[in-house]
Parts: sequence; structure tokens; C-alpha cells
Amino acid sequence: MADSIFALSSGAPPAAIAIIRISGPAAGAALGALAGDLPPPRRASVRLLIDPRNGEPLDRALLLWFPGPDTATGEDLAELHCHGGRAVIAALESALGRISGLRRAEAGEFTRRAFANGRMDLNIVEGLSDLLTAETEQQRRSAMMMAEGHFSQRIEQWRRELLKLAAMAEAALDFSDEDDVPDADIEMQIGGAVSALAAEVGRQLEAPSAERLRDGIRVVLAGPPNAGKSTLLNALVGRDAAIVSDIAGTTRDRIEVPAALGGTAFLFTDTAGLRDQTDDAIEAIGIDRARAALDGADVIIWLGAPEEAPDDHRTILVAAQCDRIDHEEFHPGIRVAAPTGQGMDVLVQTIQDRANAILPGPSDYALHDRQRRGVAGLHEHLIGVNRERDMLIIAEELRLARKVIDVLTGRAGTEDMLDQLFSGFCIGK
Ligand SMILES: Nc1nc2c(ncn2[C@@H]2O[C@H](COP(=O)(O)OP(=O)(O)O)[C@@H](O)[C@H]2O)c(=O)[nH]1
Ligand SMILES: [Mg+2]
Repeated sequence: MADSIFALSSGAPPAAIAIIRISGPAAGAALGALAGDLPPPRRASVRLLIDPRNGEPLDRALLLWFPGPDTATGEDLAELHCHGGRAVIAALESALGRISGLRRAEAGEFTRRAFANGRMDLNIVEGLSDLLTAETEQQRRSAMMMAEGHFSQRIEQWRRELLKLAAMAEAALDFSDEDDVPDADIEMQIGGAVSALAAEVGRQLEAPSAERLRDGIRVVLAGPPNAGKSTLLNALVGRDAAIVSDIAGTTRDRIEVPAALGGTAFLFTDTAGLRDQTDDAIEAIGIDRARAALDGADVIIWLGAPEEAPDDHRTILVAAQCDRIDHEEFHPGIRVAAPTGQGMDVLVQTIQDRANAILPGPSDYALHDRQRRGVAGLHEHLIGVNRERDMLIIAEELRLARKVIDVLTGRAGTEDMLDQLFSGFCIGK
């Protein structure tokens, strides 16, 4: 029999209320031991909790009792909503720890049981994990979509479609033994259905990146020395993160500053001014790092001459220091003066528009690299089917495609990958 686990699932004490969860076959007995009797299932009941050792009262709490398997973890599950003082929690935890078959939960163990008991697939687990760490509105919305199973449902549809196609391929193989039944028709049908599925799977590859959503859109400020990059960065993030001076080569390393603008996470990077010649060995390294930052940028804010700008769809041209520099009329960039704030609203809006094109919309989810790799693998097998004429190989590709889906949902997965995923959760989740 599996052991039962308990943990404080609410935040750090002290707090008004704390929630202790118990999951596993001993959950009912544990609840009964503390409360005197087992409260009616799925209804909130108030009980005086006592120490089973000596009958001493521990706290008065609101109890929830969910008999399995139709519960969050798929097991018997109990919740104690007790007072959130440190000593109250400590007393209840030590009383629970003395009950046989019960032990403290490890990080993510409740969710891991839910996953093991088929209550959720790996993608919903990932969505929940993102929901717990969400800091911006966009992160929360996208994590909700994933946690609510929108991606999982889509993959389940793909899996069913693949099963159907596999059955058709098997039928075609059977028929091909009998010379008189033409199977060109079945081949056509499979080919058409696989093309449609490949197109849909291919579209999912364009889903936004969950890593970008979490870590921030990378905005890199670049241009020659003294263009005003550090000044502009400070104005964008609203604090003096980078040193500003009129000595060329002041910013020698790259400075990364996370900041949220309008509910979106950004990672702004200030760079060393780009110039071809420098005697300063450290500045030269800084210039190399600036070039590397440009390679990884989602958005480039270019403060140099427009004709020297990186010729790139990521680039936003800025005519900087327009309070003191008389830019030529034909300068196509946004006219900005960081110290006076001129043009800052237009620049911020432009950056946000670029970010919105990269990030998920209000009802989209984002995909983690793990998920994107799975979708890409699936796509490859489907393309493979369409290139193939031999029905035996087609059947095999369809089988491999289903295997990719099983890895994607976690139905087939490696233990260490699961260990890594669940250890990122908090205790009590
Ligand atoms: N008047 C004015 N001075 C600026 C502006 N931006 C930067 N500066 C000044 O120009 C010099 C170089 O600025 P800095 O931000 O260090 O340039 P960087 O080398 O590109 O990082 C500093 O003395 C700043 O105070 C601006 O928009 N207006
Ligand atoms: Mg600088």
C-alpha cells in the first residue's frame, strides 16, 4: 500500500489561516483521529482537533474530506483549514507525523501523485508549475490555458486521429495480401488525413515560447559609444541601473536589467558601444559581448546612424538625444530624449507592440522547449508518412508518431525528467 503524505500547502506562517493537506490511504484515519469522527464528504465541517495521544485540544478548524479516487490527487484527500500561527501548525504537523503510515510530503509530491494516478498529463503539470511562479498578467493567463488542459486536449485529438490512421494502414496491409482489393483509395485517404494533421501540428510549432514569457522579452540597446544607450536604459527601467558618463567606453560589460512594462516581462540589456578600434582590452571583450547579445535579442533598439543599423526585422531605430542633437530630417527613427521624456511613450509602445507579436495572446498558451521539441518530432514523422509509398513504413511512422505523443503527455517518460519537473514545485503542491 502506498504511504500517505501531509504538508502545509498554504504560504509561510504566520498567517490568518493555514491549509494542511493529507493524501493517501491513511488520510481518512488521520482525519478521524484528530477530529473524533470523519466529517461528511465534500462538505465543510468545523471540528475541534485533538491530539490523539492525550486528547489535548490543538485547534478549531474547518475540515474538508474528499474520498478518492475522484480527487485532486486521485487518492483519499483531506484538508485542514486551521489557524495560521507557527505553533498551531507545528502542533498539528507533529500530531500528524506520529500517525502510522503518514509522512511529510516532498516538493511537488501531491501533483506527482495526481499525475501518476492519471488525473492530469505532463502538460497540465507544467501549466500548474508556471501558474505558481507567474508574476505578470500574461504569464498567469498563458499558464491558466495550459493548466486548464487546452494543449492536452489538442494532443489527445491528435492521438485519436493517429490511432484511426494506424487502423487504416493495418487494414490496407491486410488487403494487400488479396490481390483483387485495390488499396489506392485507402492510401489516398491516409495521405489526405496525414497532410491535414501535419499542417495543424506545424501551426503549433509557431506557438509562443514559454521560456520567453517567463524570462522576459530580450531587448538589447546598441549603437556607438556615447549614443545615450545607458541613459535610455535607465529611463526605460525607471532606475539608475547603468552608469552614464560622457567618457566613451564607460559601459564595458553587458548589463541585464529585468523590468515589467504594462504587464509584460522584459529583460533589457545595455551593451558596450560598438566601435571598430579600441586599445582597451576589456572594452574589446565588451564589444564582443555586445555582438553576442545582439544575436540573442528579440528586439534591438539602435541608437546609431540609421545606415549602420543591423539590417534586421528586430531593429527599432531611435533618433536619440533629440533635445540636443539636430537629427537630419530624413532620420526614420523615433525621436527620443530620455532626460526630458520626449518620445518615450512612443518608444515604449513600439517595444510593447513587438513583444505582443512574440508573446501569447489573451487566450493562447505558450510552449516550453520540451513541448516544442515533441511537436517538432511529431511533425517530422507526419511529413515522413507523406513522403512514403510503402504501407509497412507508413504504419511504422504512424506508430513512432504515437510514441512521440506518449512522451509529450508523460504517458511514456523517463523518471529523471519527472524528478526534475516535480522538484521545481513547492512543498505542499
Ligand atoms: N541632453 C541629453 N544628454 C544625453 C542624452 N542621452 C545621453 N546624454 C548624455 O550623453 C552622455 C553619454 O550618455 P550614455 O548614456 O553614457 O551613452 P552610452 O555610451 O551610449 O551609454 C552622457 O553625458 C549623458 O548624460 C539625452 O537624451 N539628452
Ligand atoms: Mg553606456
